[in-house]
Amino acid sequence: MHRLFVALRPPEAIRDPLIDTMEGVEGARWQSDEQLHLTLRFVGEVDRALANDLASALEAVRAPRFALQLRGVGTFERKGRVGSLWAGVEDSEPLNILQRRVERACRAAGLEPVTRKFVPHVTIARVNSSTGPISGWLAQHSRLALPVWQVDAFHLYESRLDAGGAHYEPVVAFPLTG
Ligand code: 2AM
Repeated sequence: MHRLFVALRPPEAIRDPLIDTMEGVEGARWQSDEQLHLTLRFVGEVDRALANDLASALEAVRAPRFALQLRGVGTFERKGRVGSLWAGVEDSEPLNILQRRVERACRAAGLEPVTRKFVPHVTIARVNSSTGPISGWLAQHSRLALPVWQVDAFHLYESRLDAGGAHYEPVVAFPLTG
């Protein structure tokens, strides 16, 4: 089985300032450079045949390149408490269009639909009950505004878990069109 998701990979000029935010919360599990991504669609565990069908369906997605800007920070809750810190995304219609086309491709490949609202974000850290206060970090980065990111491809990623944590590997790149 393969644990897959579809995501954008930020270039170095975007990853570097994200990495610069990774301090000031005691005990946070900061994401590594290779882990930084923006998920368009979480797929989960699929067998090889479905993974191949999915790759073919994604191959057929046509969407234009676009400019995206990461802006501000936020949190997601997990089990009733904050579970992650992330950078948000300036509202982007081209991003929403790409996400909808990716979702359609996933359904065409036979995946169950995802109905949860798409909240684009780049996870910066995992936190839990033993992590120190996050309010100072949230205040410090509330006006985060990264350089414009020219998105020219999306990727099928494989997630592998080992003792060191989650490794995210982009396994197929799908270029956006002119
Ligand atoms: P997260 O970073 O906000 O946790 C790989 O695990 C990627 O898929 C991560 O970006 C993760 O989002 C996302 N992800 C994991 N499980 C998910 C789920 N059940 N629904 C939606 N996204 C999920």
